[in-house]
Amino acid sequence: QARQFFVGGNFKMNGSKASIKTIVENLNSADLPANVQVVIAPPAPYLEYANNLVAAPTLKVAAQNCFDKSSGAFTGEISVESLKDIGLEWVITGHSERRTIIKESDEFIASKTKFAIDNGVSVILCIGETYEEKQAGVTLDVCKRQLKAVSDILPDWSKVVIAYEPVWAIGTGLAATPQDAQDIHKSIRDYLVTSIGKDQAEAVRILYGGSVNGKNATEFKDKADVDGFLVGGASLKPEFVDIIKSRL
Ligand code: G2H
Repeated sequence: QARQFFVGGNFKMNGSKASIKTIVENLNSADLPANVQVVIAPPAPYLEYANNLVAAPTLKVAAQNCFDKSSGAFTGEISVESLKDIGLEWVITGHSERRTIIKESDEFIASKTKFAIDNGVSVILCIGETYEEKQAGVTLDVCKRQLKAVSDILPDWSKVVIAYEPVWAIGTGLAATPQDAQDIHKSIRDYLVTSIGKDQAEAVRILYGGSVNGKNATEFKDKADVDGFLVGGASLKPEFVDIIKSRL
């Protein structure tokens, strides 16, 4: 069956009210294709501001992180309830920067993924191997381990979008080749058949992330298991629109 093309924009810890206003207004006026789902993730302090600026019908706003409990003494954490309260429907979990820099474990990421889904917020779940893991030939093992932590506790993946982001390709300008992305995405989907079943595995979107830009995005066009992109640096620039339109 056809999986809807999905493009996420992860602003990471970048931007200001002024720059976010420019980006959202650019997207609002860009005549975005009706059949592409677009989700942008500004930093937490700007989430409501960005969401209030959104006018394009296919454009939604995501948080870059959340916690696995709804409220309480958890200083600095982001509540899924608060995200819903300001009108958000999406959150990113497991970004490699949170896995490697903030040292979030597979289990914690799985727990917050489940918590968001159970509370009605859709998740962009990021997975992917480091350069050392790639060199050691354990790419698929790492992806399976990160996915298994989630599938062990989450049976329903209908509100999950997976983003495969090899850490060596993130922000380096060195994107995976379209064929390499296709091969690993296919392997990930084959693995998911065994863990969440054939129907869910075929329905789940698997995005590629890591140095996607306005130029290389079109090269992934004919890759059957690349269902979209999670874009960092280029999502802050006008070329983000070219990525959104790369399947036209
Ligand atoms: C990967 C990606 C967005 P960039 O982290 O999540 O960032 O496109 O800058 O490599």
